Amino acid sequence: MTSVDAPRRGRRQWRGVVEEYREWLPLLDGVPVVSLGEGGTPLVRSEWLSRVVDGEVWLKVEGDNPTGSFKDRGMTAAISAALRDNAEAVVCASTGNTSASMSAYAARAQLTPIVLVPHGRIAAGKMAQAVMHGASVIQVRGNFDDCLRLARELADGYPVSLVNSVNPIRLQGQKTAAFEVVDRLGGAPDVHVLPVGNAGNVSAYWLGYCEYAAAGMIDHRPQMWGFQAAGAAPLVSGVQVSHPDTVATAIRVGNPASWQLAVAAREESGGRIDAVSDEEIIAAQRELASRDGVFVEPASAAGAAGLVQLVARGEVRSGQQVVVTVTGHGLKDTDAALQGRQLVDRVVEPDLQAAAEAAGLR
Ligand code: AN7
Repeated sequence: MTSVDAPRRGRRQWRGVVEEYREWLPLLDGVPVVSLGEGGTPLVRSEWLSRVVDGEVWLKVEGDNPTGSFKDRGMTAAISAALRDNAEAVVCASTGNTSASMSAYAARAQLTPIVLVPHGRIAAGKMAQAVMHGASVIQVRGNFDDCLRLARELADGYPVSLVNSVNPIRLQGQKTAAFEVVDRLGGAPDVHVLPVGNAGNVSAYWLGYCEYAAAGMIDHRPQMWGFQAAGAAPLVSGVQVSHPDTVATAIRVGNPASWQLAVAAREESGGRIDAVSDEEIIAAQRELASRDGVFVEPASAAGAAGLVQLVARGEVRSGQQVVVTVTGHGLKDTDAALQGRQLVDRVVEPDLQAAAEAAGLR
């Protein structure tokens, strides 16, 4: 027995989402798990948003996952299944986080990772992850939607398994985030807010809440409120966007893979899918970091930005319990964080007086 297995003072290590929620994952019955200890992420109360909303707002901080985004929940499931099915290589199209996650789990399982990403359009941190985990990184002169089409075609014509969220096992893993919210809060929130790109995550949360409701674990299901970037908002307009554009590269998607599921989640929950501008996204990203101490990547701030927008329009009832999923870590994309900021705008001699003056201390 290793020391990790030995419980100390009655506490055990979190075992990852598949082991923690095995009875809810029949598709993985008896399958050995490839895990990095994903899930079990904190719910952090946002004092900022609680004041804005005049209610109780919690952040589900998914940047705390092993590769820094919520994608790890689905990837432990997908890579475990791929290994069971004797795959040798796995492929995904990605705006960055899926490729980082898949590469890490594939490395652990000794499967060959192949990733297709839009040329020059993914954040450097995510690219570094894929490279370090040994992926074949193929940059495609096109957008995410082109990458996904190619990934599907590769999986059809060659011996590689597709692990994008069109693979239903991914959503099975991701639905565990809804379970965790309920298990921590002791019930379902009134509203669940999150960013939407390919729309897998909003669909997975809804699946999780529905399963808990069907089993009598919760007495109501939350409204699902999704937010897309204004330049990439096909679910808001109802039509595909051929040239999606936004600073939030992670959700730069014109034809979401889980379109129908997301629409169903919106309709069945009595929720909404709206758009937020890049300016609103960047402002929310800064507020989350400077007021709540939670540094997220731009796409991850879309939910918070949407909540602020709806409050400003008088469309949020006070006194509600709201959970906002912040999907990925800010360190993924430091270029975006530093854009337009003078990083070192005060350079001084190594002198106490000068340092104090520059710091505005008197
Ligand atoms: C930080 O990595 O699609 O609506 O290829 O990285 O489930 O797509 C990433 C999506 C939100 C949107 N926040 O989630 C990919 C990819 C972050 C993300 C989304 C993504 P979905």
